[in-house]
Amino acid sequence: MGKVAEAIDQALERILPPAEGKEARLMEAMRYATLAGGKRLRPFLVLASATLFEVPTERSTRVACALECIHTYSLVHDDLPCMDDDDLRRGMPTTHKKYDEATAVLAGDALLTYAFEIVSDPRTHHDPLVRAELVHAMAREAGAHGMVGGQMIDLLAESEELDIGAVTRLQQMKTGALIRFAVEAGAIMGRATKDQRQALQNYAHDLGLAFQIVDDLLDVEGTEEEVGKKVGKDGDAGKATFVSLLGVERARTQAQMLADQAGLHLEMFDEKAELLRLLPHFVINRRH
Ligand code: GRG
Repeated sequence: MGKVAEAIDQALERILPPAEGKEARLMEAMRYATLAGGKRLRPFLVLASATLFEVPTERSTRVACALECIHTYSLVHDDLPCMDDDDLRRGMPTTHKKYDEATAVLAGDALLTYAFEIVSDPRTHHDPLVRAELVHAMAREAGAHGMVGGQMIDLLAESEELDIGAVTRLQQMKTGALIRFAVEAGAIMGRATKDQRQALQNYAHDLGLAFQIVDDLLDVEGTEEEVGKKVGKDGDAGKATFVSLLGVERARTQAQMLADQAGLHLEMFDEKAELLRLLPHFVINRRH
């Protein structure tokens, strides 16, 4: 995982070069937010799913970078005073703290649109139909019925009581949607069969939930130093989470079960799926 993260860091550095001229500050803020570290989980998933279908790495790396741009935009906007109002992200001052609110809003906007510019570029795939399918899936998962919709429900959750079904749906949108796209991207580029796509969707479903349960556990059990952001926020806001609804022990057992189950969906793939099989265990044992 470390090697992939390094390769992605280098690719992001190339794809987001410093700019000159009046807009240089915007590019600087985009680079600050994106190059500040991060586990690069979603890019890893794009590369690992593309490997199943022997998609050339130059192509999958472009989609991986685009997706990391969208993920980074979501973090920049989520940290703004009008949302989570956070000062720390990935162990560093959040983008609006380092620059200012307007610059952070614009950097997020520009990262989101840049993702579509990257994916729709012929260097991502020679076939325009494949590029159109990638753009469509990315928009669907990032938008109102995916991540942004999940964020809306999450904001409303502070004043509503959600049960486990509602929390699961919310998290499948807010966090699960980009994870779903990451895994689907390889299948689209590799022109996977219907059965292969279904298997990968099932994998992404279980992995996404396991990831979110661990995120909730880290909010309760982790330290600010480990996690690189403020902890204990969900409890303070009185938000229903997997941990508040299930308790720490059941939440941990559930994450373990989902991680085991995620790997089982990949039976139809040979040893090329090894990275995907290993990932759920990395995800549930992470400390940040
Ligand atoms: C503001 C449009 C908009 C959406 C925000 C994803 C999201 C929706 C907000 C992020 C807040 C949050 C803590 C969500 C929980 C799970 C999550 C996405 C954590 C951050 O992802 P990691 O752990 O982060 O992969 P790194 O820093 O490693 O990239």
